Amino acid sequence: MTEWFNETLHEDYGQHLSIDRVLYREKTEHQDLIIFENSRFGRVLALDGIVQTTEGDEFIYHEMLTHLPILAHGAVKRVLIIGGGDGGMARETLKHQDIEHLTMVEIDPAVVEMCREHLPTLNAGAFDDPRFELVIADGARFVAETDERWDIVIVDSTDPIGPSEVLFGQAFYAGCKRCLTEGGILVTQNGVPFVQGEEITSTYSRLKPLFADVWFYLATVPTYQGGPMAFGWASDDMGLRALDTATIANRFASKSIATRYYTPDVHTGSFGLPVYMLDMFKR
Ligand code: AG3
Repeated sequence: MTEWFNETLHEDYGQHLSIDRVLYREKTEHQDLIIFENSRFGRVLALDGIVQTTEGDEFIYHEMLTHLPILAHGAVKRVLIIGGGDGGMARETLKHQDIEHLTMVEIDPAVVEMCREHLPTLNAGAFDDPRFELVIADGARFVAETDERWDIVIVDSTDPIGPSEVLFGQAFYAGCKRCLTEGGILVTQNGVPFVQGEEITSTYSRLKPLFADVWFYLATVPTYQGGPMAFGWASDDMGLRALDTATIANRFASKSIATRYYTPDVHTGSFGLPVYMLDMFKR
């Protein structure tokens, strides 16, 4: 008899993945954590009944939230990740040899420990890189209080239910802004707009008063069901989003970074949004 993981994100719509083997299951201090094996996607991490990442398709999400802002900025030395406990975001960030320091602020130490053990290809050594610093703390508090500054802030959150709800609020976004150096960029996990449109509308209205340029970009991640996922983009430098493909391609080529999703064409093209999404924040 096959055991199934039935995602509980939506009341009226969902995906299910066969659980071929459970590697770990625990109610942590913060959330319900399971890591299991699925024949199609490999190892899967789910928190509170929602798929967070799978070995099969994680590269799409992690590449798009790192290389895009880092290459658009062009001179990144310091990166801050809020969340990101599985380590995929740290791995992609540290592929940039000119990045000197990465701070990852994760609320749940169990996610970091269990992913290190059962999903080792996610961090792929990043957790042991001398440039990597782990802070176990509440991200919302951290951005409000720290005196440090970063060139890029990446919000790798769960959905706005449970521990991550505050990571979609205006106070948190203002905290992110205060953590950025001049010309810095904030990028966020912003849900799947076709089925989570409210996240686009509310994030835009909260970011717009804080930054000169607020926009979204897209990538399709199969296990984030319902269409392409949106990533939020906020910066005071209007020019960074408008850089042409040739400029990005030059920067990318100079770094010899291997990717499986990201290309300079994908980079510039991902800012093109469909009408149904524009209707959610532009009117
Ligand atoms: N965090 C984003 C998970 C979002 C899933 N939600 C959804 N399908 N709407 C992933 C953490 C990976 N580092």
